[in-house]
Amino acid sequence: MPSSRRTVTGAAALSAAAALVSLTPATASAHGAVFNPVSRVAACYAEGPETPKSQVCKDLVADSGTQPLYDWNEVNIADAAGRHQALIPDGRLCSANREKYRALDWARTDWPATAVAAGSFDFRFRVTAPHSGTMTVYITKAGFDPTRPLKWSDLDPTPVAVYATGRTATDGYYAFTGTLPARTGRHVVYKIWQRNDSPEAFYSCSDVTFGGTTTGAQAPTEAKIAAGAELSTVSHAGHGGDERPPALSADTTGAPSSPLPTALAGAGALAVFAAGSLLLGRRRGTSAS
Ligand SMILES: [Cu+2]
Repeated sequence: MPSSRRTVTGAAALSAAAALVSLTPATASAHGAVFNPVSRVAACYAEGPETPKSQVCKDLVADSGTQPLYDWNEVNIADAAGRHQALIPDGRLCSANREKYRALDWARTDWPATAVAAGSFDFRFRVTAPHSGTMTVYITKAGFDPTRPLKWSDLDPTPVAVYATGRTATDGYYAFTGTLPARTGRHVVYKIWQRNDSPEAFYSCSDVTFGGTTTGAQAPTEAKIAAGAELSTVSHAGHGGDERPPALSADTTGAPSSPLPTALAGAGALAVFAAGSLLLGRRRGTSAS
């Protein structure tokens, strides 16, 4: 009964994979993104990876495919350890020097932009995996030219917000207030989120316009986030992309460390094995028929 045996093996692998996937908590996806003012990658994801509406998001998908958008909550450097300027060259700030996200570096004036004004601003960061660390938000200096690639020296050294991130987040958001300086026209808000429980850091560019109107800039809805989660490569037990996962460092704050990382690493390996068995089963089935 070779064929029924194949079926049994396949079914066993499937259920094993399903069981392992269900071990992974829904919140084990990677990191998050700035939703107010909405970041470039989040704005294009909100338009829809398969049906981008703005020209710049259409061009992004044409250049880089849809995966960068499904992975809207990534844009990381696994071993940054605070060396942001050493690791990210001028002109690559928005992509964090990640080839996968290169389109985010385009110096264009048609990125969806959020209308802002000088003064108090309520930042919102949709966090899909809270991490202990510090979020530092910068804005470009007066006179910044948005048609030229963003350089480190374009950023005003005084942050517009600094926020200590916790290991939990209320309703999936970090919310904090900053102060925007007086500016005119288009500017870029640059966020660096450095974890302090691992060397990993996350980066983003959000386009804002002073004295303008919000142009097409919308954050993804929760329904949209849920709808695309399956196609994300950073959703489960890892940080995806072409970066190695961050070191799961020992907890230095004295709180009991979670056994979860080890369990997830094991589950990940087993899930890969199970998927491989499934594939093999399918191949055998195909060649036998
Ligand atoms: Cu993460």
